[in-house]
Amino acid sequence: MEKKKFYITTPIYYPSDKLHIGHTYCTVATDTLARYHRLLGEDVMFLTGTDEHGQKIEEKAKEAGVSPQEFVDRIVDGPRGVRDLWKLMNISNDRFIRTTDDYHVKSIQYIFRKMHENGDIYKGSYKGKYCTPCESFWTESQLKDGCCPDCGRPVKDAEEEAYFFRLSKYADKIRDLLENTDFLEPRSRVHEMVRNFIDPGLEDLCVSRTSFSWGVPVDFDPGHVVYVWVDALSNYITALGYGNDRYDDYEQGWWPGVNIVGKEIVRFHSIIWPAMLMSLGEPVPKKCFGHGWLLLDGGKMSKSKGNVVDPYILAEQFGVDALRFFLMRTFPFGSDGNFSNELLIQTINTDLANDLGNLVSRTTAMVGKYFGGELPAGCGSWADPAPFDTELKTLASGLRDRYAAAMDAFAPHNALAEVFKVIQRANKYIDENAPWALAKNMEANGSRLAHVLYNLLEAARICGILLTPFMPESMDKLFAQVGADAGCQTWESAARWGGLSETAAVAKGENLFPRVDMEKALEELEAAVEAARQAESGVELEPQLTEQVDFDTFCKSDFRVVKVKSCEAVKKSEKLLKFILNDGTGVDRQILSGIHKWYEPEDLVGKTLVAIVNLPPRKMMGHESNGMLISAIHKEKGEEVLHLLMVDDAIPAGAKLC
Ligand code: ME8
Repeated sequence: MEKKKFYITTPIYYPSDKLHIGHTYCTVATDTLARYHRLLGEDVMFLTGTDEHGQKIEEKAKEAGVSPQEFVDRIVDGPRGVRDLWKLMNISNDRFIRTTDDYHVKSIQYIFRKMHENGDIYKGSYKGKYCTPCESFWTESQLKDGCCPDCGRPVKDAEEEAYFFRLSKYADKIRDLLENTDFLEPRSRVHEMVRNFIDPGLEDLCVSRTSFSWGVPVDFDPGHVVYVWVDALSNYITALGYGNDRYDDYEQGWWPGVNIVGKEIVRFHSIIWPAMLMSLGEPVPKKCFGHGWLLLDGGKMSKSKGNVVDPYILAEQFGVDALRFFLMRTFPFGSDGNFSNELLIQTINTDLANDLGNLVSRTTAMVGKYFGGELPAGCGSWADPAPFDTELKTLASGLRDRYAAAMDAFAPHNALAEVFKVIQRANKYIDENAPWALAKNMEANGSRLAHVLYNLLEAARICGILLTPFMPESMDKLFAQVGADAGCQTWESAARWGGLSETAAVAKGENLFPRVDMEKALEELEAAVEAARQAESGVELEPQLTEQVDFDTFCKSDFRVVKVKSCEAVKKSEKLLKFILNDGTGVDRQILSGIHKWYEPEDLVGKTLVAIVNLPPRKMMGHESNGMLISAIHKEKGEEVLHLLMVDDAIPAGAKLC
């Protein structure tokens, strides 16, 4: 029998900057759903990619002094770029589309032409409010406090000859789709779309631009490029071969699919995208799910706000699976959530180290200690089950269906909550049975002990199967430890208590999820973030000297706090500044310093600095210098940068540094 086809997509990302934890959240969620459907035995196609055209990219490339293509290539394919990130995060996409791929460009021209030929695209002139960062035109009524309703930045008046898509023609059909089907979820998003966009009346949409050139050219009207959203949204079908001969999956019945998107782009996906498909005579997506945002300090992450969280750093410090798990466990998928490092560490410690990790390590250790790593045949059954045996078995055997109901409702956080109820029940079962007490009299209680341990292994195996979409690598390790072979890692066996061989080889392996020391981890994170910031800004630091200086020699240097009484440039010198300083002795001290490149003399008067005062006097350009001002120096993008050491003005002149 042919397997059921399941096609799922993430949004395609703007490679205008490196991706952050918010993007990772969306892709991990989609990957988890894709893996879940593979576990169900379906034939899955999972698409992700990058959305590379538009004015913003054109401008960024110009700033960086490279061509737009070079600019996007670097972020997509370069080190620590988009592809590297998905590889690191164990994202199992089957296809990766770039909107600059030739086959996609060809399809976009075909799609635009087709909608033009059927009369749904016509030429007009556009007057409106344009938000450059979002590449969106808005009507006056859609603006929020006169600014872009999406990003809150100022908009500008814009007018250009342009093509329009007859979005208004599809208003009734879109309303019907939104209100009378379960196409868009969560349901709250339906009300939002209808109230904000359909009720006020859908206007035709401007779908070409002449003000920039980094886009797909309209082939029958050079000078126009296709509006970036028409280009981007179509990726979901061009990646299947619609309008091109690169793939033939569209004809093979992979469409319609499921589009997972962030809440701010639900408008594009639930109104414009279905209308485009209706115009093309193609089926609308099976589902559009609008997830919430990960917030930092209550606001959306963005590079321009400087509050982005780097997924590389988190994955490297805590492990990919722990990060994947945290994202799915903590934030209800349809709502916003507040990200914090503390929350991440708490989740790892509570759920992974304490609950799941302990269940597996305690159980496998006891099988090793009391039975040499292999339980006796027959241990799976027990003639007179205790009430807690039945409770654990019932809870674990019914888990798969409760989990499936949550996953099918796009609520992975609820699916995980169900799994953890079983894990917590199993841990309680250990305490109820006190295996260490049973082990004291193996002759009398050995078979009961074996049965208890078998039940625990079974609970861990079932939970392991259902956690696989969330933490694929760690669950492979779990299966190896509890002795679950491929036959008892399947979806079918997740609902079958007793699937594990009674005499499986059990081995206590490495700790699946080590406990994290909160304080130490936070400090390490801070250092890693700072190192990454420096690497990105091109800061180079001098290597530290390893040659030691003895303490007495060091103590001979006399460092003092000094106040700048006057400062002037030395004539005929580009570098030198002449300082008259109060060093606390009552006699002015003159020091010359080659720092004019970084400081203007008038900016330094009154400042409190540090100088070494017992260097032998030196003549510079005819002036005597009695000491040296202390500065910090580093390189940035190959250029030397100097900062005079300035200290608290409350410190009196002459104070000695020690
Ligand atoms: O929107 N929390 O690309 P994009 C959760 N190219 N999700 C977040 C997030 C956060 N803090 N920040 C971003 C685009 N996202 C278009 C898509 S699809 C045809 C074209 C999500 O790189 C955001 O909600 O700006 C969106 O779904 C995705 O990352 C891509 O954002």
